[in-house]
Amino acid sequence: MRVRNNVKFLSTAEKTRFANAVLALKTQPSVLHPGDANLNRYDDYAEVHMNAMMANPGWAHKRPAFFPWHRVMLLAFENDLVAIDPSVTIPYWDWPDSASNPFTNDFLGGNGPEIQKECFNRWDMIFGNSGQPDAFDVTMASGSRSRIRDLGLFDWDEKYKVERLPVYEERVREPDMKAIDGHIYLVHFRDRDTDDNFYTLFRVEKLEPGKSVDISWKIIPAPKQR
Ligand SMILES: [Cu+2]
Repeated sequence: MRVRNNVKFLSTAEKTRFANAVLALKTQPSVLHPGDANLNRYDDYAEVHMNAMMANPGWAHKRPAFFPWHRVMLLAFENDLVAIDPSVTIPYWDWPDSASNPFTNDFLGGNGPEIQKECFNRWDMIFGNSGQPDAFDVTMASGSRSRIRDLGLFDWDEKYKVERLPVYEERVREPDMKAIDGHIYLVHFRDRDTDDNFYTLFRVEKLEPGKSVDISWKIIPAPKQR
């Protein structure tokens, strides 16, 4: 029988075994994207979770499916860890108890400013993860209210019009945007959780369809109301 322990009662050896099993999962090939060397089995879980969360409506969160859906998700994840190390289970985090904290330096890592810098770049964008090939997505997490617009085919030194692009008030998944060589795009980045709110411009410098995209980009002042 598997026992899931409170994270505050894990021994150093148990923490190490859990971390090693997760790291081992990150070396296993992706099942969702067989043959893709850039993705691993751990990424599969991140992708499944993100898709469930970002679906419109996001039925896996704030809805009746929340508990059963996450139980199944965690069991599948745990089964993969157990296959690597049968002594490992997913510990639980007794959230109201400050002594029960998985985000410590001797376990999953702290949450200080240095870590936040590494995990969140203030501006993120996904490429190649949507229904249509070679598309950008600017909706990242539940706090995202970002918008994106294709301004057309321009060089940086040409004249193009940058107008205001109001962000969403509510949680809406911004439709994906096709990447086209030489086009300049306007992004109004807004994250309600971090309170970031700014405009960026980026240009598709080189698109290799189905493979990769090179962009150049800059943060710009918010366009004036006209
Ligand atoms: Cu979730």
